Amino acid sequence: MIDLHFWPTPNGWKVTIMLEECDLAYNIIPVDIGGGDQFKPEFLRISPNNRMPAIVDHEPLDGGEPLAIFESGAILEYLGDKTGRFLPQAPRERYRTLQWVHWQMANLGPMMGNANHFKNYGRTIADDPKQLEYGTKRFVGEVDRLSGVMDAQLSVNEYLAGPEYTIADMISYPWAFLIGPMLGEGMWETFPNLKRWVDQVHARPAVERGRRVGRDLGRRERTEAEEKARQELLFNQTNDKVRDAREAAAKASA
Ligand SMILES: N[C@@H](CCC(=O)N[C@@H](CS)C(=O)NCC(=O)O)C(=O)O
Repeated sequence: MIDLHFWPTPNGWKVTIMLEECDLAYNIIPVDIGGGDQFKPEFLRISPNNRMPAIVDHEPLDGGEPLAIFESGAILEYLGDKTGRFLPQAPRERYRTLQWVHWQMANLGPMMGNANHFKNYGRTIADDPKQLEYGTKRFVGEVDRLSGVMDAQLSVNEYLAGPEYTIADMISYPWAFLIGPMLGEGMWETFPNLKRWVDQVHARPAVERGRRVGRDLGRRERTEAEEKARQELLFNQTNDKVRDAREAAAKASA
């Protein structure tokens, strides 16, 4: 059995989609990132960067002790190796896939996260809306550029890494389908190959199931005070928070 430490966000859905595609048994352990679960000592032992998703595989690939993994790219690569599915083993095809996995982790995910922050959340935090202008321009511009990169790749390949559906598609899709709301739905005309691929991945039953996991977890209405506390927790993280968490963990294990 695999424990999945999860909250319903694009990074979380990458893993539920892969688990559903591979028909693996898993157990959801909610990590309420707005309520601070990511700083709990027991979670930090699994995921020291205080981010979900993370997994603990109780029947790991090497047959040894339970294995904990954080970072969605590493988790999908591990599950690909464990099942022999969606990550080719032949070196040429494997690296053709992994380069797009790393591309997503270093580009599409962080740029979309920052674009969303400046465009949507920043407004409620910044004292002066002018503070948001440069960040919005920079990150929304990057999302536009990255959409073009995907569109070009998908104009000559059915899927991101070539002719086959792989973990590169599963890791990119949960962010890519949000490009419409971010850049404006009209932009699909500029990126028709990207739109064709988004629709194709979207139509897979396992993708639909993966996106439904934990849907109710994030749906609870928050009071104004709860929303303020959530933003303070998520958008104001410095080493102070990491140090506090480390001290709490040391106390808990003393
Ligand atoms: N590169 C990481 C990113 C994970 C990530 O940013 N997770 C967010 C939710 S989408 C999180 O756990 N945030 C908690 C926090 O900011 O404290 C991955 O792909 O696993």
